[in-house]
Amino acid sequence: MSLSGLIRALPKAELHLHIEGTLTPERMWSLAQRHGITLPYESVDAITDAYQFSDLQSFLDLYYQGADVLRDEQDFYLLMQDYLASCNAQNIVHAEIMFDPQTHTKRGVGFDVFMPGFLKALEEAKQMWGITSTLIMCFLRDLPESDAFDTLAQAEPWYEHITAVGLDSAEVGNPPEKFTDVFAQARARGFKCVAHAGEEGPPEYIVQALDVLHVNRIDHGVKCELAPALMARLRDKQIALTVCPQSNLKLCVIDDMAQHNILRLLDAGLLVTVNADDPSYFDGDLVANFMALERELGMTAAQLRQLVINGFTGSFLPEAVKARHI
Ligand code: ES4
Ligand code: ZN
Repeated sequence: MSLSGLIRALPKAELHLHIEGTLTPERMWSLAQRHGITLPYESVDAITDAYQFSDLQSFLDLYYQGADVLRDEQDFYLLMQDYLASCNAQNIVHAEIMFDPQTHTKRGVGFDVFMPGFLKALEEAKQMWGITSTLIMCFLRDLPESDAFDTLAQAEPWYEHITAVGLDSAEVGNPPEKFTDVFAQARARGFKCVAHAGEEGPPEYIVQALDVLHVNRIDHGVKCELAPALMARLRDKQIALTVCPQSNLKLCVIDDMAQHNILRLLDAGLLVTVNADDPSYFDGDLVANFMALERELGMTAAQLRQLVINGFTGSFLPEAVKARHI
């Protein structure tokens, strides 16, 4: 089988995926019409054309604006359903899906609106396609820690449906240590922890995420290559990095995919995984990310297989279930 055939055929896990980042221009358009919202775009194509970013912040501005069309339970149901249908098409059999409550609660849209919509679509995908999933509730790091505490409290009726807490949004200037206390409380309540670190920010933020937030894995983490001692630690402890190549390219973390360090990190023995991040904004789902590694970096079949295995190893699935996938 060709490598691209193998990329499609292998059952895969996705560990770094923002559900709000799966909102397609078509769905944004239809939801805007449904709610009588006037978008600052003339057409679906104009939405896609606007997705040119110079850094993380320039993306976040459009991403938060786009999420404004998500108003009622049905919107969140359709959003999740679209993503899970794409999982089925890509042979993604397990997804650990991030959501940003504060993006919605600050607009007056509460947990009782988005959670039922998400859970209905997740349950249907489990029944129809056997897709398993976990939810990761992310705190917006550009907001104060007190807002994250409020969010953790508001989520209480839904704890049984949430596996982990995470940290996302504008990284530089908002170091992990800003969220020390809320992560401690989340851990005490039984949540696993993840954090975006070393996407645009320095390797020290990755060290803080490990030492201060006690995260189980690092989202992105590509800047670890600047700190050899940290790289050795990530390798020795087999801490998963959820790397998003196409995201790094679109947000100018790298100038050219040929420069991406993902295969160097993999060959150095780190537990690297491949993920889409925000597929609708970054012009690429999980399969497209793997295809880019084949096309631009000459990924081999052995490297592909290792990356796919790492997706399950780095997941929050129970060990016995992981073993069935590996
Ligand atoms: C994000 Cl790529 C990225 N980085 C940080 N926060 C985010 N939220 C959604 N996508
Ligand atoms: Zn992300």
